[in-house]
Amino acid sequence: MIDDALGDRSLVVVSNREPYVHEYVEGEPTAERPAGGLVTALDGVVAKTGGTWVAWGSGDADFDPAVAPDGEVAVPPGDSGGDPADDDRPGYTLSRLDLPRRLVENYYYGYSNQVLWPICHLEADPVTVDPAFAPAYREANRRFAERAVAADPDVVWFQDYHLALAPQYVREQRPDARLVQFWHVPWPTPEFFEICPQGTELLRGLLGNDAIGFHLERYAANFRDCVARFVPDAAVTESGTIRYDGRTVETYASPIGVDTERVAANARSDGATHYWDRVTDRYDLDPERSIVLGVDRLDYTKGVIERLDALAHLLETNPGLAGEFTYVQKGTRTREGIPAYRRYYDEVRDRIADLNGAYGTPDWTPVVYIEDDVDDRELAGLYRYADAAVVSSRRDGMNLVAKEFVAAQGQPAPNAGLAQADGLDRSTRNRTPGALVLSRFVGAAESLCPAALSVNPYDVAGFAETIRTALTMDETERRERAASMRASVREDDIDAWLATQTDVLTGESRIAADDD
Ligand code: GDG
Repeated sequence: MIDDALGDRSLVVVSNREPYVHEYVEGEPTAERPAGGLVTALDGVVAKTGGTWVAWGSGDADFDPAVAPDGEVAVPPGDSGGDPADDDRPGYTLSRLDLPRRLVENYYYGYSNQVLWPICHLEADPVTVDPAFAPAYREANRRFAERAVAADPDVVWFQDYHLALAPQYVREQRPDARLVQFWHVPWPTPEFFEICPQGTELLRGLLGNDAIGFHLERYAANFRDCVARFVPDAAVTESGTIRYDGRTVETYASPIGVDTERVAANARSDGATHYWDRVTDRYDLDPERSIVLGVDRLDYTKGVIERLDALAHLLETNPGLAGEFTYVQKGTRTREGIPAYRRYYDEVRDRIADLNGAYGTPDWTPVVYIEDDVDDRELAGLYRYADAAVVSSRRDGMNLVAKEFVAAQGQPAPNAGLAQADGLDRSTRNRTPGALVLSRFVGAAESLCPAALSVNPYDVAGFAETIRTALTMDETERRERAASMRASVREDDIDAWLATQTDVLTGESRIAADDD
């Protein structure tokens, strides 16, 4: 338990996104929990420690000064994640930063998402280096750091790529504090990282930490290679630690996972079944047809266009599959302040319209596109009732959708009352768990393949053939592959990840420095 391990040391979590959506009720700010597995898990951790969470006040939403006040909000224990019966948790303080619009545009939509995000995902084309971006990134990181220092922390836990400079800024003021960062996206090779004009500055910023975590050892190794190449006064030791500025910095690999019980419970919930019923009615889905599912933030790294191309190729080369399945794409709009993302939405819509126009028939629409907001239970309904899922990221740090699909599958048949109410025989659906088609370029492939069917999303013919394999796989093979994937998702679940983070945050895992 992190609270026991920390003792009386105070924990401060710093992330770009806040864990709560806030509303004003009679002039008073109230906390309301948004959907999302990771924030829920972190929220539970901070609630146990009674610490502070520093975050930008308006998250990923379009900036709205009216709902983005600056300052502290007390998050009472009752609003926090974890077991509601656990009533001795102290709750925590949410310290919200109201960043000016100009800063948000240049730091968040600019440097974070048009420089760092594409570079970490090995995408050179979308990299846009506007001269205003880097100064804004420095300023925003300073503001996050100042807030963290103001909370008088013993331990600071930074999340992700928006905050590469903040650790150094905190270190300058609190040389005694333990600083740890988890990097949720891949880390590129030195050859690719070199594109970044501020590369060395970013590395020095991150080396302000005592430990830096990645999903995979491969990403950690790339990070160390970048340090060795671009920070001349740092030394990477044979044991994988880094000597820098008179300190030892650890790098570690820790694959993030999902709360398998929570996802499975959501999948079994009435909310999941009712939502699936609504989707079935609204899109006139035939229960005899297989359902293939995609769930993505609409981000070019997720490979949605490549997937639609593969589906078109599949239908072109396998006319016998026409009418045999429906592909359901759930798309969530994201980063709408960036023109490349707006163009991506249009491209996805156009491709879907083209595909349906080319291959659809009066009684069959090959692709159903859902852009509505759905909560976690509704999403679990899509996972549960799909016969196969496709995750085809061009690059992805881990990819939680793949793991959530595995955790939601193989539920008992839904209750017979519902099936009888509208004449659909759902009892025949999902008695066997579904197949997963998974890009080899996502972190999750390391543990889920070969039980998941591995694809190269750039290889349109191979990708199409793999979707065909998933659609035609016999029951025994589906069961065997699903059992293997489920075991792996359970082993690397969110609790395992949090246990590793707890060890690192408290210094338990510290690697003996070999000071060579
Ligand atoms: C970054 C890294 C890494 C999606 N649509 C809806 C919805 N979601 C939820 C999913 C899942 C999450 O969003 C997406 O997580 P991913 O891991 O797939 O991708 P990123 O957002 O890019 O996350 C990634 C992750 O950080 C954690 O370290 O795995 O590689 O890029 O949880 O369920 N949730 C709801 N409605 C939706 O329509 N409720």
